[in-house]
Amino acid sequence: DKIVADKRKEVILKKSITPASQLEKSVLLDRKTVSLAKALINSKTGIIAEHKRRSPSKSVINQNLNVEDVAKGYEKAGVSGMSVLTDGKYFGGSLEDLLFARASVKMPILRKEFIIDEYQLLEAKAYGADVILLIAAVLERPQIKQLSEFAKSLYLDVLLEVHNEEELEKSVMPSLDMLGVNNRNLKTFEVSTNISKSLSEKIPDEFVKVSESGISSVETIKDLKNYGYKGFLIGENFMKTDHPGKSAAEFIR
Ligand code: IGP
Repeated sequence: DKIVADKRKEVILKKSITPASQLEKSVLLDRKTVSLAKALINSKTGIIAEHKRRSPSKSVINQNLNVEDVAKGYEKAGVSGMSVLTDGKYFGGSLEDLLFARASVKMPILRKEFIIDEYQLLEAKAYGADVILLIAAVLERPQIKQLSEFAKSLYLDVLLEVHNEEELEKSVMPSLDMLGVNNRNLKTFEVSTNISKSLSEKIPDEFVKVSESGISSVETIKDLKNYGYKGFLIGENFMKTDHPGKSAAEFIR
């Protein structure tokens, strides 16, 4: 809740400095995006590898790496896509990270952010993202509809994240591409892939299923595949090593 309150302030300030009309001039706005949903459907491994310097639950994960090297390492490993945290205050990320990742790789890139305003979707596209995340825990259904439809108008894929049945039921709509189950409870920081397993049968078949957070073994991925999951979002397990790309490659071998 604190994060979202801070984010609202941030967006108001940013709009006053760089109006949406300015973002619309970005040369990256006309770009053809690449679909993560399609990449996951066609992939054997389905790994979405994240760039994450720190987090509220773990504080520092890795501050010594260069986002371009991380992005190239992940792509070389053969992951299906990459996620880039752009929140500065809590995760140590930035839109520059997104831009440098975009300049380094061709694979689909997710802007990992607390999205509450259409302005952030324009930013996502203007800085090179192909995919955006919407978090059901901080949005009402009408906002989810408005934001996801605006994202689709920009040819961005939409990943909607839930943590329980209630959030899932309020969120299902045709403007979403992927449904992500966050194994981490954002209030208690507790992690369990059981939540992915129990929610899997409630996710309608037309959505690509993604399991997020706390995944640290190939066995877990194999297990989750049996529940219909096609995407696996992994951050810390790769980022805590000196060579995230090499760690990802070991998962894919
Ligand atoms: C990655 P992990 O446990 O592998 O580092 O988790 C990703 O799922 C996590 O960073 C995440 C997240 C979020 C971060 C999932 N949903 C929402 C910020 C906001």
